[in-house]
Amino acid sequence: MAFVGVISFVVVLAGCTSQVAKYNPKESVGKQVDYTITGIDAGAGEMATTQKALKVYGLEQHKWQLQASSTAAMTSTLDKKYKKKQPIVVTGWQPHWMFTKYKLKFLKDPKNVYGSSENIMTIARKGLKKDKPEAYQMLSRFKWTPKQMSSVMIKVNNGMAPEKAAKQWIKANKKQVDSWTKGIKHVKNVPFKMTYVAWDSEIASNNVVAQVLKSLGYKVTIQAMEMQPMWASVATNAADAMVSAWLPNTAKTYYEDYKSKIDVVGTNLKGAKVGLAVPTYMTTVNSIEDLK
Ligand code: PBE
Repeated sequence: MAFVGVISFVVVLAGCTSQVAKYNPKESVGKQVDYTITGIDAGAGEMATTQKALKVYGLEQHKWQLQASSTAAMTSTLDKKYKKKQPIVVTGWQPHWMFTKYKLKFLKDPKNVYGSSENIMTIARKGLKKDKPEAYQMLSRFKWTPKQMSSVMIKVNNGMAPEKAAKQWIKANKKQVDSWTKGIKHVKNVPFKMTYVAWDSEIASNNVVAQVLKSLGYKVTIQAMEMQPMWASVATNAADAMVSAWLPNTAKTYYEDYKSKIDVVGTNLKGAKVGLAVPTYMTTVNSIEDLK
């Protein structure tokens, strides 16, 4: 008897938590997700943009909040919810394997808080062009597509070491990679330091660029840190370059702060995107306005 009592108690508790229920198109989405957007590292540009979106769309007054964690924690929560068709709202971006592995949609952003499209820019420290012209030249030629970046990310997500995934991609895209290094003089063990944030997209790009610079004779280190120190490291000459500047919107505040102290080398990827995303089974949620 006592045993049965415990079981029914547990069942009643589970029934009280909206989190365990499948997405219900007839119930308010806010209620179903405890008015919480599942975010990533607090320093990410997208987190600041999302705070702004909560204000602009009047969601703050409606109890909505943004939960900071990490890319890994966000994608693991998304995975669990997705498998059970439960509701979730995440800070998404593309290129990212989450859009390959799951059926997700960006929420429409009629007030254009996230901007329509982003480019990823390569930024060097001032003086790099003069000090390490070979590396600078290669960096100025480094360009790839969202699809190519995704293909490296997917391998890493499937468990391959980032360095190995980068090497495989380089091998499979020899012609393109050759065009980045063609005619550039090789150096001998010249140190080269890049800084990045360990977002999945940037793990992919930094490992590819590191391998290519190594092939030119550089002794490359890639160091992961938060977003503010990444920008500061290049602005203060502590790092040589970074390939992780999402602009014009996501990294705008850092760009504005540091633009006089950095060298904008060029665009390495066009057509990236940032915004709130939900699984497509959340049929009644299509715009940020629908979260109210
Ligand atoms: N991201 C990925 C970054 C830029 C790259 C969208 C998570 C951000 O600053 O939000």
